[in-house]
Amino acid sequence: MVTLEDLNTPKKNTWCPRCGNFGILMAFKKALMQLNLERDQVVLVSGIGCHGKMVNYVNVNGLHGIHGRVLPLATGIKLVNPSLTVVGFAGDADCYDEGWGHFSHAIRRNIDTTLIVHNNMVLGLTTGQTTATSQRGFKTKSTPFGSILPALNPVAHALVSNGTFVARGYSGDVEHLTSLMVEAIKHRGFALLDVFQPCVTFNYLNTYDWFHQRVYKLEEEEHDYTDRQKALEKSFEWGDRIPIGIFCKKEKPTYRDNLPHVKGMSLTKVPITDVDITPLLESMT
Ligand SMILES: Cc1ncc(C[n+]2csc(CCOP(=O)(O)OP(=O)(O)O)c2C)c(N)n1
Ligand code: SF4
Ligand SMILES: [Mg+2]
Repeated sequence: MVTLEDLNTPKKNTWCPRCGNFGILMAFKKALMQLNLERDQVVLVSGIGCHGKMVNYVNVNGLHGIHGRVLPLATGIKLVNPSLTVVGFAGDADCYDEGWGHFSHAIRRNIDTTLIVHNNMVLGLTTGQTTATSQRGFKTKSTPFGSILPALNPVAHALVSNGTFVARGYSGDVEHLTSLMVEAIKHRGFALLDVFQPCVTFNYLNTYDWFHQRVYKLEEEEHDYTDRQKALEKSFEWGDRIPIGIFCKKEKPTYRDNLPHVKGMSLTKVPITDVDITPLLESMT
């Protein structure tokens, strides 16, 4: 069984002290231990940003991709290696700004992968600019007079895109976040886990105190996660009370289930050395 020591890496951690990313890192390692997954069964993909260093700090297979492209990379890896557990770590700018086009389609395809978004509502690595999830009025280097746009609601978008697992966590509650990660990874299909992650250096608004005063757990209010309509209603709750937990969970056929000729087959094991594509190319000329 994998231990915490097995999952540690010798890389020097360069996150700011108290960064919300530490909670996500710890929760993820605990989730891997609880799931009893072997290290070689797991592949992580990350984008560019402070969150992207996740692949450096967990001792499993990892691909540090490019900004905005976590989902295409995770999709490709899972399609050719269906036996692997594929987890993507994206930033809010990474996924909800530059990579936004991939988001709805990944949900629609229902490829059996997990996406964990470090939603700090700011561009961290580039030293503090407004993102799609920044609050209206948020003042940063890119919006010195305050953002004039309403914040995008990723949970609501995932729900209306027919997401089969839609959840939100908070990195200040590692135990709860661990349980959400376990459920997300176990889910057969695409799982979105949006995580409130305080950026203690550049987000002066959405701080640990701010979240502590507001977040509450859906399961404590007997939310029925099979009721998508109710989940959508809950996803718009924002203000004095903000819900975390599983909004919606439903089994549906995955992308591969719709491709019976490759179902269960690892495309990496299909011999291709004898394949002659000349006739195919000639048919196109
Ligand atoms: C294709 C591309 N576009 C833009 C950038 C510049 N860039 C680097 S990190 C970053 C955003 C980081 O913000 P976020 O995704 O929210 O991650 P965080 O640092 O907050 O974890 C950007 C725009 C880049 N490296 N590559
Ligand atoms: S800039 Fe923000 S997100 Fe990046 S490491 Fe520092 S606290 Fe964390
Ligand atoms: Mg960010």
